[in-house]
Amino acid sequence: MTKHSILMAGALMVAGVVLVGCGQAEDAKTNSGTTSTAKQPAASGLVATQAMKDFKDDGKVLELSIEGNDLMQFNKDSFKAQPGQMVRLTLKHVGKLPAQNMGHNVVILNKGQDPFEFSADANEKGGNIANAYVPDAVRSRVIAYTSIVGGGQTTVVEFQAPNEAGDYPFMCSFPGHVGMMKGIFTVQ
Ligand SMILES: [Cu+2]
Repeated sequence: MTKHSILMAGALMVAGVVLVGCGQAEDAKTNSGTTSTAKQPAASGLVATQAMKDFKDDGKVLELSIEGNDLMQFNKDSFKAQPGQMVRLTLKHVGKLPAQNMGHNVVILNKGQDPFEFSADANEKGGNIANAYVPDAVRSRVIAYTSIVGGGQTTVVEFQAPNEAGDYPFMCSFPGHVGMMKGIFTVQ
């Protein structure tokens, strides 16, 4: 067992945690741009974006966290990172409702993307809980995204912040949540 796989197994043993970035970093090394999910944690099923594949633990990872609740609210509406910075974003659902009814995630969109338009397209073009309402057809508009979690669950995504400074919208892509759950990820 390599050091990497031991770390990954350890992370997966944490109850309720879906660790996305680790599996995708491995994916990036072995497989150039295809959408195989074989090496990703079974609980995730997400396809990595380029920024997620580009994550490396450089010892200076910026830890960000956000909470979602049963009232369809995030507890913050802004994040900041430096250009190109490595980021580990943790979303904790502090409510009790299941993911089917009150699922939340965090999706960081490319600069200039409209969250409402994204949400509508994601729903129309194959979005579901398994793909975190980020289906293939809209993934190119996304910097990074977490899986969908329900009450009491936590999810993590690791990615490299864009090199280009600016305001990147973030949102929950669960159907109907974008109006209440959105904010700005600022790179500066
Ligand atoms: Cu939500």
